[in-house]
Amino acid sequence: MLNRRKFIKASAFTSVAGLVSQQLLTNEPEEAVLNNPVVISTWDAGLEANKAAWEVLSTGGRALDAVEKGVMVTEASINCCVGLGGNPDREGRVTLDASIMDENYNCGSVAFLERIKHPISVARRVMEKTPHVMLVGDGAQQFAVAEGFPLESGELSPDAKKAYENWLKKSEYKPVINIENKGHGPFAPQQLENGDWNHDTIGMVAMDAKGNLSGSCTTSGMGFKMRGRLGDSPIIGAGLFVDNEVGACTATGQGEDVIRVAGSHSVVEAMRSGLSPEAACKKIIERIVRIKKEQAKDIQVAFIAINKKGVVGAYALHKGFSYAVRTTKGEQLIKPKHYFK
Ligand code: SD4
Repeated sequence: MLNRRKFIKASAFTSVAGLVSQQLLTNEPEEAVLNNPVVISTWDAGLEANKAAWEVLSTGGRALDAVEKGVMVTEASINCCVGLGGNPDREGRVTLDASIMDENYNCGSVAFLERIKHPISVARRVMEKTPHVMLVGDGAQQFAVAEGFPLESGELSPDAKKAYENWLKKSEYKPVINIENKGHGPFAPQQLENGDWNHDTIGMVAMDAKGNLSGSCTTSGMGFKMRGRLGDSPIIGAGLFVDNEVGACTATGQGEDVIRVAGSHSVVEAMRSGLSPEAACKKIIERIVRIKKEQAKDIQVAFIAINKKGVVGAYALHKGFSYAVRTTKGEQLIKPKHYFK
């Protein structure tokens, strides 16, 4: 019972687990109405994360469990900048932000959290076990430890250490467009040559077999940020928003510019007004362009979204962004449309 206006070509999908190749990288179909369940997530690493989410979704599990399990893969990956392997702040310490939201407007987040491997799971505990939505810093860490999360060493990963030492030479905060897909930044050229690309954020939204939506977002934030800086990822409505009546959205890129337009919430509201997920993402990207004017050329922001029919879509400011889709048809890495040509 396919319910779609425009088919995604079957050839664009693959069922070969673990295969990440150029063949998978396709342009976004204008509109893809997919059967549920479906999961989408940001950047190339989304393919691996989606596999774990799919294990939950394909066996009738809840979208909330899928989006937690999915991004945990990325948080745990040693080749990845999302969790404790990420770039530190300018004082040399890795501080993590994460948020999660279910189909009943329940949400939880942690921010400025240190030495905990799975901030997304702590965010879920905040949601499920406290009367609060958000815990930050020492309080978030205390809560995590009380909940049984091990306190990790706080050592930088070898790549992050190298990147930090290089950064210290100039001590200049200058985010690089699409750095999320390029490892520890311009500081790890050998990684780029090897194609061993990483990123510092993963956002994921999913619809389960019952048609319920949930989302998650987890990050080490912008590398070499000021100490105490939070991005959009832990802020409900900015880095993530889920409205089970309408759709769900998550963001990646320059968090400050996602926050100022309440990005993910704005995308969901645009879908509520009748726009497709792609058109809704585009509308809010264009709003950022209007606000930032010339400066929009120097930042990357991207949104991915899903609506209540299972239609997925995305839009980015600049090229270079990718997102991963997983459905009953297989997996796909998509390059969505972008504002600057
Ligand atoms: C932040 N939005 O901390 C995050 C960074 C990001 O891919 O998405 N990088 O601002």
